Amino acid sequence: MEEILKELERIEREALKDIERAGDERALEEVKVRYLGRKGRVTACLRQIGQLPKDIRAKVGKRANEAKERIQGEIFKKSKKFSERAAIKKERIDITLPGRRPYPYGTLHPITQCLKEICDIFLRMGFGLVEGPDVELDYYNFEALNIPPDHPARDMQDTFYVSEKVVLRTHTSSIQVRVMERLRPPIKVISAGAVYRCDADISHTPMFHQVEGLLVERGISFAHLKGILTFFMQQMFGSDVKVRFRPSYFPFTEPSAEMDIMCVICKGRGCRICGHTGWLEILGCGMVHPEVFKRVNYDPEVYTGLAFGMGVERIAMLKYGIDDIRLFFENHLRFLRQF
Ligand code: 2NL
Repeated sequence: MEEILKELERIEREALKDIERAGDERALEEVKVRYLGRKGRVTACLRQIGQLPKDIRAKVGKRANEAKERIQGEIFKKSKKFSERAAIKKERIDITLPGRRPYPYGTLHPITQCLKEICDIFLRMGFGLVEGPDVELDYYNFEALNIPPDHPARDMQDTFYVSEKVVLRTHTSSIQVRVMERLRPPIKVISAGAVYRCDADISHTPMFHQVEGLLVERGISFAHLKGILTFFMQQMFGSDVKVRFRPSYFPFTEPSAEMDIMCVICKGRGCRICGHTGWLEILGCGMVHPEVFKRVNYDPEVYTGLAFGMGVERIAMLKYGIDDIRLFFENHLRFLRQF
């Protein structure tokens, strides 16, 4: 009995030393086979136990199993160490690399830049800038602008209603009505801000921006309107820009017109952006309708006025050659940083 216990002792000691020495997963596997395999040294000992005298069988058996478990445990620990080391090696990071710096510059949103640029041109021409409430009375948004109750613009599908008599303004004209209600002519203002329409696709977002102009005084004519807007387009798109006016219709102006500029992308030759016409629709305008003057107690026999309105996003898209309005509101920094 002494003999076999000593042998087990020796096997265990040598096995632990071999495990210690194993340099990789393969060497460790060899150690496992040598001790615990079918022809391994521990297995051989376990096989002998059956032939031992009954009185020592239990004690030797217990010792042999202890040795087996100890060796198995050490092999398992070492194997885990190898796989952990392999994993670490695979995803090694260079801790000496400098960190990524946050982008250090804040800039104005391209729409804000464009809106300011538009306003600045009119401010230089002597217009005053006015603002007003985004949540507006139906009266200022529609009624006072000669838009009748059954007009399609009043449809729930186009207008966000807050209540029966309150809407989110669908244009900034409502601001100008408030100005006329408060002040007597001469009036020379632009209104700028966000407007809201229930619409969303490649060229419409539920919120967008407008700049509108209003000039009221004795003797204001359509010639003044054409002169002011032509000068504006030359400032905005370059002095070589060509413009044209086409008849149009708005309930709040008479006569009304649509202004086009020569396509800034193809210089009038025809391209995808201008639908191969060489021209781009850029704004709507006209002479203030007498009905609108009556609502604010201006005498249409004494005063005439010119008015116009433009979408800031549309101007920005044409100026920068952007074909999807939604890019302005997705807030991807890689897009916004280009302006
Ligand atoms: C467009 C057309 C327009 C006006 C806006 C206006 C304001 C008052 C009285 C009369 Cl208070 N007119 N504004 C006039 C004509 C056109 O906008 O297409 N805007 C994006």
